[in-house]
Amino acid sequence: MTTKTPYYITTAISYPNGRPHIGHAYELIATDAIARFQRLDGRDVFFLTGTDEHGQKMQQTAKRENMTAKELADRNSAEFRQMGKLLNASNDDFIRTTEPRHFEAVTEIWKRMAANGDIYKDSYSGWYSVRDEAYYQEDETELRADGVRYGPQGTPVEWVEEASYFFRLSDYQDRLLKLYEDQPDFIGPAERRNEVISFVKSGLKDLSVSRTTFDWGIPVPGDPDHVMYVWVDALTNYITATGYLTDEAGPLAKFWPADLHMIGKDIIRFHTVYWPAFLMSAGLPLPKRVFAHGFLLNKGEKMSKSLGNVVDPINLVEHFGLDQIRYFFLREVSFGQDGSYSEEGIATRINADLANGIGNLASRSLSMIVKNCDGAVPVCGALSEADQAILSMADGLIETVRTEMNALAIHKALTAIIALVSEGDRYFAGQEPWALKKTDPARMATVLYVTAEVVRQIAILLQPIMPASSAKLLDLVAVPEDQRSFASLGAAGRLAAGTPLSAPTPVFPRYQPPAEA
Ligand code: ME8
Repeated sequence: MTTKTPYYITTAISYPNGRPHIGHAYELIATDAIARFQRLDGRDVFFLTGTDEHGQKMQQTAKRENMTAKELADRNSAEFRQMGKLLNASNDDFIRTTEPRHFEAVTEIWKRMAANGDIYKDSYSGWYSVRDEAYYQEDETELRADGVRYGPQGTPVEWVEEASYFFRLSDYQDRLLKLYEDQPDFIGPAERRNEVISFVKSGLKDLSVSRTTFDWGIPVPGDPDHVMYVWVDALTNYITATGYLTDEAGPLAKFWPADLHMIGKDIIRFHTVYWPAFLMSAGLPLPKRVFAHGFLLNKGEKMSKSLGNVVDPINLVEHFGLDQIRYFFLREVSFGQDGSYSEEGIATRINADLANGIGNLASRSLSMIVKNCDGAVPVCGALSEADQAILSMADGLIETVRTEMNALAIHKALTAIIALVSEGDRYFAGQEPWALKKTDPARMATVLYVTAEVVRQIAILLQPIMPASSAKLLDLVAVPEDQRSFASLGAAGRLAAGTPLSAPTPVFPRYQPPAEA
């Protein structure tokens, strides 16, 4: 039995109606960085991702492609799983909403909401966006000059009239507002929280939670002419994977409620209005936090298939390298805001922060050690003020990084780590160990020891962001596998003099644009 505190983190589950794009990759990378951070910080982490396979959008796309919805889901879900491997995502499970375990959980949550008196049968007429799988009020839509009516996210809406079950969302308005008040962290960032509060204050209508005009979904218990609204089905994935609904004493049940649902800003309403209301109705504990990251824009433009700028994450990774891409997105974009990217921007970051920054500091200091200190970690002599200053900056950095990561300011955590790289560079240049080689070899050894120790700590802290490259850096300073968690930061894990080191190989090569053909 572990005594570690559980930490449950999820991404949104993606629609496998197409192949994964860079927005999906971004969400997975960011969530993976948080999951890895919490593991290294001593939490018992369960990290979930997956695919959202039912609904009208899937059925329509499959029809266009002359296949069944299940075939489409099978084909593309495999692509999402593959993308996770390519991105080195450390998810503990990958859920598909077409799995039997999920049918069971969704049926159970529906029954609990019904038993609580929150579900009634009526008929729905109103606007529906298949692309968003969302119902909109008339005043949220606009009829544009092209004769098409659009919803608030800019997707076309169509008029729907059908028999439907409803969820008494209107009864939850006050309880939801109280939730946002009592748990100020429930929704982040602040702009999104304000947006949701004003939406809920403006009045909630009951929500149509079943469809009868197509059949690709989970049947309503006792009324199989109806399939559940895809969002009732999809949101429940988070609890399905823990087994909590069907076996509260099961091995993963301790992970519910989730600590963090990471999502994009377009689906905040589903996660912070509908989801907590469903859970309250079913008598289930609520997630602690929902955080909406921004959208990625290609050179400032919204990605769209028609603009032809839907960047394939696989190409990007093949071109620049995985950890380089992970680093770029997490450092460049203020987490929670939209972010723009371009190939030039990626190249600049790689060269400035990785090749010239951390890569250079490691290779200069370690190759000097290998050449001048008998190929082993040197002995550290008495510490000067400068040595103490840089070591104490390194030893204390986890405090800042932890604060920023817990606040989901991932970019600020990285800025703080890179500041240590720059300070390490200044220290190394200022101490001139190459000049000490002749005049004071013991002092040279101390400077090299201190620099290697700074490299060790930078590498430990960078693991959540660049797992493979950080592991290479830690191999270069010969840190054993079991001394790479945050518990080994600071004085607790100092490099041991005499540990053999091999000549450093470059971890972050400079990016050279391919020559024009
Ligand atoms: O919304 N930049 O699935 P999805 C950043 N199945 N993030 C983006 C993005 C972009 N350009 N485009 C999409 C769904 N995303 C539902 C979720 S959860 C119970 C069900 C994000 O495939 C988007 O915000 O459309 C969402 O968080 C995730 O990718 C999956 O989007």
